[in-house]
Amino acid sequence: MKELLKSRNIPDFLKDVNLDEWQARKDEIKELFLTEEYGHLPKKLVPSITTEEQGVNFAGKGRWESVFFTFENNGKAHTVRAELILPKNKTKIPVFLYISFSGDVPNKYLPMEEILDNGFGVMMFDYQNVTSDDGDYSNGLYGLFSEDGKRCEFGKISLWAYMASACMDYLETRPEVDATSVAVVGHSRLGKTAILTSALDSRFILTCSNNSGCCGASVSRGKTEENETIEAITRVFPWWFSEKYLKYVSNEDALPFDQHMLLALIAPRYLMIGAACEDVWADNEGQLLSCKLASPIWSLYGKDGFIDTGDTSIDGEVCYHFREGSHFMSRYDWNVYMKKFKQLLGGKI
Ligand code: GTR
Repeated sequence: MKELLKSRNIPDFLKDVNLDEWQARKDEIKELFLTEEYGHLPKKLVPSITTEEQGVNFAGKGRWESVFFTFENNGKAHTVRAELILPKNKTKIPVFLYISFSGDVPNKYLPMEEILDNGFGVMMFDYQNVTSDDGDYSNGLYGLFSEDGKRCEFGKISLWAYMASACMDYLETRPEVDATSVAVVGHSRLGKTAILTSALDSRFILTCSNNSGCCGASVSRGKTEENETIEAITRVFPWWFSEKYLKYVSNEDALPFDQHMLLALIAPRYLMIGAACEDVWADNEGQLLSCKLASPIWSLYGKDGFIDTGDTSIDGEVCYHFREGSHFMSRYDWNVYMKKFKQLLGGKI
């Protein structure tokens, strides 16, 4: 472990921690990530919800409903639309909560028919329907919290995570869904969001973070010139983070944590990190290293954590798969996530 930490000059933040200490420190670590990197999620609003039946689709295998979440605050209202697609005539359905780049049904990143064939349902929402992916702080859900369109303390990743938790609240009300078997899934910036969601909300049994890279699964220290850094990400996407994060630009050594500790907050639940070999920008080595560095926290719970079995290591609770090709959420990725989800559900599907 020492050697692994040394390879990226990461301080041994979790040195000799035991389970009691870890449980006592978890909230402090969460707080550090929220204060220093992403910003605190805003106060919880209870949305009013309506649904609209969209009929039977996907070769007659799935029932599709749209779910409208209307949030109100400060005299303003905003409605986020989500889609719920469940295998027809089934009960106790395990669900992927998919934080999506678009609200399209069907969706190019989502092999819906295969997912239904495997017995899973999907709930998804278009992240930009929550708030736009830019420096406008006046629109959508963000606009309900901001004063005169001014930036709040939280970045937009936190707000996308907030919506994912609101969807989980809703899934808990659906009798045909097994709300103890819900996975949160996202790709890239939404892979970062999936990790944050699950680190803060322990109701997700499985977290699938695809090609999340910088400020997601990969460690922030020791990047090469080919990898995305805090400097690069905050220059192009400053609205994703709290403004406080800027103090770590070209100053990673000052971080009071590294990203593997965000992964560790998910323990002892299941975590899958997907990487693509051409996605050098995401720092694949740094993502794998995070899995290895976080794994001892799973051991504290008597779990295996990460079991290294080569490019695709999906035997433990911390899984890493390294596929061919570029930055994308592919069918291959979905199939790996479904395989693990089925495995962890045992005979329940
Ligand atoms: C890249 C960005 C990454 C990743 C990705 C995406 O350009 O630098 O951090 O989030 O975009 O979300 O597509």
